[in-house]
Amino acid sequence: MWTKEDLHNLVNTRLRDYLFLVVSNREPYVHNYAGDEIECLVPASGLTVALDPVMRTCGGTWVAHGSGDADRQVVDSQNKVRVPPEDPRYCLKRVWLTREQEDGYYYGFSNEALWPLCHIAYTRPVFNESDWNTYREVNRLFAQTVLEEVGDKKAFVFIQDYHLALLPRFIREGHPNIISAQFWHIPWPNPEAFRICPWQEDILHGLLGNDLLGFHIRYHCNNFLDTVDRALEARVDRERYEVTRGGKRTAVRPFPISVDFEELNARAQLPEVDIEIDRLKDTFGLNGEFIGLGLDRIDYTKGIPERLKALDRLLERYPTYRGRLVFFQVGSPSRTHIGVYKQLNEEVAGLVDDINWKYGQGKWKPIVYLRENVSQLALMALRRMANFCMVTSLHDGMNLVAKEYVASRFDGDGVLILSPFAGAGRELTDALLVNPYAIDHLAETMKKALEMPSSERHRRMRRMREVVQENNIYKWAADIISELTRFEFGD
Ligand code: GDG
Repeated sequence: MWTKEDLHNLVNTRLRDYLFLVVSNREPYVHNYAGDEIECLVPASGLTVALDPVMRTCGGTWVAHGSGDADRQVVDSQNKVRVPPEDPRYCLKRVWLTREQEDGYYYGFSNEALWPLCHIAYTRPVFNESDWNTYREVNRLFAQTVLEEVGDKKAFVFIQDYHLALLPRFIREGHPNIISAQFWHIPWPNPEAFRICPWQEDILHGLLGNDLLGFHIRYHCNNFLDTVDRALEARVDRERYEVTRGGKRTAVRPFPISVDFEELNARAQLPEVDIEIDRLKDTFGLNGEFIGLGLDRIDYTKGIPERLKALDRLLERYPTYRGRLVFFQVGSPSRTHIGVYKQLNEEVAGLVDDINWKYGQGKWKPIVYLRENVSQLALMALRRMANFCMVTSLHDGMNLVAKEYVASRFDGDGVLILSPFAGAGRELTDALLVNPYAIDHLAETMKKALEMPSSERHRRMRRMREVVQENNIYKWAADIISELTRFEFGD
């Protein structure tokens, strides 16, 4: 079992002579003004949640876009600030973008083109040439920042996600000896889906500037190799999972991301969580009802309307649950400048309204919708309270919410309803796996979760906890670092 200490030792022995840099779009800590004060927030993002414990252990520098309105106030002359604020362990170096750059690179090409291209959720990608040009410009800007930071030292650079597909090539052009790995946090679709991107060759060429490229599951690795095979002149070795192009090799590997199991398990048992549970019960007038939980960024890939429609179907078919079940939907707003996200927000709010109106009796309403970035403490309390948690992604790289629920259930109770279209569905086979497009089936699965005997709930949860405990975030990081350092040692 990998622990924090093991990872620390691995980093100290293997990366000793190297700078270690993480590069991502989203920063792990955002400084915002709250009146005259400056507050530091942790954004709702799977990527930063997963990497922060790794960086706390490894030290090093994290390069990211400074997006908070008070971010410039707290950095030094090199745009750096030590984080986490309460116990500084590593350095956050901020990259500044203009509004236009953020619009074209982040909202435009990353989230209106690449995100829908890689998620098969039937939202059509928008390919806009000026967004693409801005995406290239911003990837260059990140590359300059990395190259300045590295200078002539030896460095491992660990790049995150689809916002920075061109970065590894730019880095390699500027400093051929940097060893780089990239982790693609979202699915990689099949070549038929990917080929509609007018710049597919540039993106693949960019990504093949890495020594190592990681996906959550083998299926995404296979899709990537197939895409390269169809689109580029390159040698694809399917036995060794490698691509060679221009004499340079890129290894392609699955690394299923995870959570800090021990930390969540310990935090779940803190007395303040019990106090928070009481506070929530009080605030929402709960009185022994069954509790269901959904917790997502509001994104069309997460299957939020499908889940609410299934709840509607459940209450319609089984009136016995009226008055006896409260479903908490936590939805942190995300990418709200984009049209399809605006529509989704309206659709979700509309469904909540309709369902609450249809079934509400006296003080009881079936859905509590918290459309906000909820505190870690409240999230933990909700996970502890929930008889079942629903992860109904239409398509998802991994989905950390599923693993967080499992890691928080130290009591061994609770049922996870999970989509097979999330990467987590491959590992957590003791969840109730259900196709979220099949609303009736989803409703029946909710009933099954509510009526599952305690012995079965505990048996399933125990097995899922073993899986998450063993395949924790430190193993994910250690596997990538071990693989990455092979490029130096040549094993
Ligand atoms: C991408 C991939 C992959 C949610 N609401 C609040 C809040 N959250 C936290 C959750 C969880 C994280 O945000 C969401 O992580 P997911 O993994 O579910 O999804 P994405 O953000 O889409 O992440 C995904 C991930 O990258 C990692 O590789 O698993 O497939 O899409 O940690 O708990 N946190 C707070 N308040 C909220 O209201 N504090």
